[in-house]
Amino acid sequence: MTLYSYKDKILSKKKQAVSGMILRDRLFWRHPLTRDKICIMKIVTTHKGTDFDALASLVAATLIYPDARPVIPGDVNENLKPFLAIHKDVFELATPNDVNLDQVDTLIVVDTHSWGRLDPRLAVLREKPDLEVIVWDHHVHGDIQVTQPHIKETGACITLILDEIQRKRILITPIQATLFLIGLYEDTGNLTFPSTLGEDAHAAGFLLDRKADLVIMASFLKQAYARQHRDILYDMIRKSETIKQSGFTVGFSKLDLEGRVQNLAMVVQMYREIINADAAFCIFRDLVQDKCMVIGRSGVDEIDISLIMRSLGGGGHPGAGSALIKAANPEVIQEMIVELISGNQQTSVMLSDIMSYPVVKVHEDTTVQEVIMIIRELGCTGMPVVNDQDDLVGIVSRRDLKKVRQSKQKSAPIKAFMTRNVVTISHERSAVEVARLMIKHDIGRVPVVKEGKMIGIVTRSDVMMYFYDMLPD
Ligand SMILES: [Mn+2]
Repeated sequence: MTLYSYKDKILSKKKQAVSGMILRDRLFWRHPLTRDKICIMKIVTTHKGTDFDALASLVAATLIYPDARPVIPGDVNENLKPFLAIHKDVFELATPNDVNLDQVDTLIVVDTHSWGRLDPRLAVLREKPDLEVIVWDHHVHGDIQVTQPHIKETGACITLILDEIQRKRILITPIQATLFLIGLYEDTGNLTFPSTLGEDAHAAGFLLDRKADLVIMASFLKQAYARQHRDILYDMIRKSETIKQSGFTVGFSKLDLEGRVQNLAMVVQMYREIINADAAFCIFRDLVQDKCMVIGRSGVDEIDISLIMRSLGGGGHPGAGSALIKAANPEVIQEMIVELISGNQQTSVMLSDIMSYPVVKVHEDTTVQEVIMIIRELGCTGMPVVNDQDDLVGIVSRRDLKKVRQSKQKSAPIKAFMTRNVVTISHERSAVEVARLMIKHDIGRVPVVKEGKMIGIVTRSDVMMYFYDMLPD
């Protein structure tokens, strides 16, 4: 038995006496001499404004590098504070002041690899010529010179490290698993953000197997709303203006805001819900740094936030996004957004783009037998029925034809079996609206009408092709 592991055992025994629960959770292996500044050689750290993914990655990295000391930046995310208040001791986190940086020969950085995002007290390491730098990051860009990069664009950084932990068959405790899952869920929006990969979901499965506690997770993920957010939200609503643009209500709010505020996007989402607008944009101006942060949220697919934000130099998803604009006037930004929304209208997908035409239809006097044959031949699941004037009088589906039992019914006209109250949609409506109709009425095809005449038909598969972005060019 080496001296270290013996001391470690004594240490554990002491802890066991203090708290049986913590020991059952088997704390991190800890170098007994790391308390002494002189012996520290490896440190692991993460970005300022530390969020759950960053903390999870920091803690997880100490499992891969047991001799590295976790150093947490002085500035952590607001919603991490209640968690740290309870778990700080369990994770044995050090601050940059606890470490003699002259002694550090290996720097492990997780969830970032930019010097500007590290605690400024660690900047002295930048000058060390033979510093070994190991990086675990899911952001592609960074300016830290890396000797050992582990960089891949996963939904959360913790996913990358968990992959290594699983590969090395390192055991993790339920407390660790819970922290890792909070980080994973926060960075992937509960696995819903488009950046989420299969690997992220696999990692979530692994953590649940390792007894990650979902109740604890939910209680910490909810606490993002702080007093500061309430004040900003109040200000936003007070300064809100709503305009009508292309048939949609769009809310705008322009605020002066200095410094960085966490989770502003959440406040913008609440703002949109409260003012009950189809879309909402908040423009936060930082007068000191002369820049504007624009955050947008949309609840209608005609207003595509990612398109608008990309035009402003930012990015996002159809429902949510942001852009950072230097030296701009909020009034001008608002005008640009209004213009982009009216432009969006013309480029958004119309029903006529996704519908099928010409429409295969049958006359109301066609016999049931013939209709069955046509449907079988075309491999479709139903079709519209018209009269002599080519007016839509009904629709027939395989479901209707199942009602035909006796063979003599097969010579009857189809109008006896068709569904008469046909749900139709105007050609000016959107794909989302036709999808809503299909769900509401449980129907698989909706004729598209223009000036009373049927010009096409939209089927479930047309809608699916649209939503999965598989429309042919
Ligand atoms: Mn992250």
